[in-house]
Amino acid sequence: MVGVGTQMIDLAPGPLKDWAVKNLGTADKPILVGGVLVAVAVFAMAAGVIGLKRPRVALGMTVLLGLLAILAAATGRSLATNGVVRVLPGVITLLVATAGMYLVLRSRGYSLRGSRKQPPEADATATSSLTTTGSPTSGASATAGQAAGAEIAGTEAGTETAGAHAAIPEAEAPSGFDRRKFLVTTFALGAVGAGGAVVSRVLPGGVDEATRRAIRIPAAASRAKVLPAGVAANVAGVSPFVTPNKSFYRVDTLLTVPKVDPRNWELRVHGMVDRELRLNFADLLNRRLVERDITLTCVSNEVGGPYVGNARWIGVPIAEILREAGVQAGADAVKSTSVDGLTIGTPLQALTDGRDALFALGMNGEPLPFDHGFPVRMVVPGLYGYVSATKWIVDFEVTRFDDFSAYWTDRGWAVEAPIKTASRIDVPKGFARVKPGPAVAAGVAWAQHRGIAKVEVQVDDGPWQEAQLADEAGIDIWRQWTFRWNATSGNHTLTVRATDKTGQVQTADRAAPRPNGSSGLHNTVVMVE
Ligand SMILES: Nc1nc2c(c(=O)[nH]1)N[C@H]1C(S)=C(S)[C@@H](COP(=O)(O)O)O[C@H]1N2
Ligand SMILES: [Mo]
Repeated sequence: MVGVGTQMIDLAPGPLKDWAVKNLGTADKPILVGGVLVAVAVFAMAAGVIGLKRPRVALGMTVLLGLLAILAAATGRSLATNGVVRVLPGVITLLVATAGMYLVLRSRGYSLRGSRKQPPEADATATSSLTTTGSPTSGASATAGQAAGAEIAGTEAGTETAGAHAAIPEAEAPSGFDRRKFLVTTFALGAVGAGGAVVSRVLPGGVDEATRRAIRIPAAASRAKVLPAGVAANVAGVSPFVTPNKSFYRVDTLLTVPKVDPRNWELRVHGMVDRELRLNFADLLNRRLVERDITLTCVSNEVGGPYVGNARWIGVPIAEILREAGVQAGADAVKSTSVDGLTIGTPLQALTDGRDALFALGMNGEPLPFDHGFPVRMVVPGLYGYVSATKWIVDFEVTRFDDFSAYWTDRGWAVEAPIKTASRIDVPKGFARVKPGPAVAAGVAWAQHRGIAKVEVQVDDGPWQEAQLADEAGIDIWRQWTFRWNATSGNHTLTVRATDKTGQVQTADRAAPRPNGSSGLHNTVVMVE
């Protein structure tokens, strides 16, 4: 089922996917999973109903569904496990479910060779059992539950119909319908489905949370700069300066997060290099580690949106690895690939020009969370995540932009995408009620690797007024701001804009996130009364 879902993500038209990211946010995946579950359940029930009259058609639909699921698992982009291992749970579940169905039928006195006179219940059972076949992963317990529901519904319908078709010849009629036995079998099949799911989770050699937590990352040889005392605006409601891992935004294409075993992990550095390197997790832990605060931003972030976060990363400088490998003349890009096969293209220059581009191993004092790329991901200051921040990275190929295209650029996003200068009002929230008199607004601004020089706020159509900037922690890090104003009765619109340290003023021209990031000014309406 997750295989089907992932394929849907890859095949989904760009606009639909953008819509999902924008409107469903991190909930887009549960909704997709739910959608696939419902579709499968409806399909199963349809097969069950058809099966009342035409068992073979229902059986055909069932097998088709099972094969579709296996196909999805087989063709899905995954380097985590080879094809055979990936489809194994699906195949096993399909076989067991079919055998189970056969047993159910036999226990009820039917021969599978019997044609249209089979009892309709048989087909409901078959269909629903196979429903679990298509769900060899996390959603499967839910699938199993739904399938069981569908089976029970099918049984009821079937029982009625069996009564209505009393004309079935004695010899071929059910030898008595044992409801209890049927339910037990049904739930046993559900359990098999769930078992298949568990097997599929365990097979790729994934690790658990305890193993992740047990990893000790040595202290960095180069620590993060000590934060100035005043990096926070200290206004209730402003985003915390360091975004906790739990609330850090997450954007990727996956329904199930890879749980790569660091003991088996390896990064291959190759392509236009003098020496190919193969680095394992221990190799990276033993290298010179660097700790940096870096603010990440997603290109899909709308003006005023939530897809930006700041964390303290620890890892190995990518430039040092590249120096060791020896970059050859003519190369201008790196194509990195994650364990699930997703590709990202990054300008070589951003990895070698002295900025803190890292193979990150840790985030905010712990090993990378699974959601954020465990065991190793890229972090490159100044570039949107889709061109720089490869999570679960396994392959790093020095190459030329002319020689490849990456996952998102194949879907209409720009090849090069530096983060645009941006600012956001965190407080007051839109349509907040504010008391007349002295009031405060506050928020964050970012222009990674250029730095924020100024933030201004405009009340209605008034003049731009300078906000007070919190201390700067570094040019790769967002900066908080506070604006004090005198609120008068009525509705007012506050608009914010930032100026980066190159002197560029944030543009008021509105642009959608695609192809290279949104632009425009964030504003918020407050009601003063
Ligand atoms: N393997 C992989 N890495 C990925 C992505 C992805 O879909 N798959 N998404 C990228 C995008 S679009 C962004 S904005 C960042 C988000 O990182 P986060 O989820 O840790 O916040 O990861 C990047 N790295
Ligand atoms: Mo992104």
